[in-house]
Amino acid sequence: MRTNITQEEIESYQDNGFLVLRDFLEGDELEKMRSAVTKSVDKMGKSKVTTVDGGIDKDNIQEGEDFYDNVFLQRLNLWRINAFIKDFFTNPKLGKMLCDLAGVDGMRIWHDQTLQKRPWGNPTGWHLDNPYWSFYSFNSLSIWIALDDATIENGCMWYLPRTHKSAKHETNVAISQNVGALITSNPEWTKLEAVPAPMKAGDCGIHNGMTAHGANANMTPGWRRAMTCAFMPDGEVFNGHRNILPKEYFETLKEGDVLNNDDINPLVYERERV
Ligand SMILES: O=C(O)CCC(=O)C(=O)O
Ligand SMILES: [Fe+2]
Repeated sequence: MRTNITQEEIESYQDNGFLVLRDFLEGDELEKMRSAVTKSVDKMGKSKVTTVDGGIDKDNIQEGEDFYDNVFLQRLNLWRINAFIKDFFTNPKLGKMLCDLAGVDGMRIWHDQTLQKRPWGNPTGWHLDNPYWSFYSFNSLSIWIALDDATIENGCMWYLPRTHKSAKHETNVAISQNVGALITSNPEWTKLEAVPAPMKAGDCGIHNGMTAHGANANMTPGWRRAMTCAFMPDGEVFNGHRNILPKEYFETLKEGDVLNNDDINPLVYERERV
């Protein structure tokens, strides 16, 4: 993976709240990532998420029938059942790049997820990510790797530049049929111009967990597949929401506890303290 970024790219990420990196995957990484994702999705069947011990959560399934199911096929925490994906997202080179972008001293995996828009799949309504998670931060981020060319036609990502600077955790919305609900609840963003981010397979986008983003419907007969991973700065604290935390772990937590369990949220990179 190509993790050498320039000071200009760091500044652009911090100013806009997102950054696109061309040719992020190198050599045979695209083929390997596609194959790792396909194998993991096949293994999981209809189950949406893996368990801490590397099994499959049979109580959390996606049937593919309602509106949300047709926004994307969604499978989470593949790193627990696939060594290539685990090695990829826990690579310290990646961790360091993400720390440099976010301006923090350490990063942990929050969760990975493959998001695959089916042929003719529904749009992804505008939303923020971090308010869904079990910690509130202005420095979390996600990497979104295109496994197929992502185009205007098949539902590439769109970002609303600089919204991470004024976004509030309280005014987020669920991803629903109402594509613009986030803008209705943040009327100060009404006049902003969204930026589409078409990508070649192997390119990636990185966005702050407080940057507004969404995607159009897939108007093509082909799939638009992505592999993504969300990262939590080291030292963040529990906000009371379970989100994807395993039930047993969730029940041990109280608000304000540091989320530093290495089995659940592996530490990817930590700057040396001097
Ligand atoms: O793939 C999509 O359509 C949406 C992706 C997204 O919301 C994310 O990666 O946070
Ligand atoms: Fe998102």
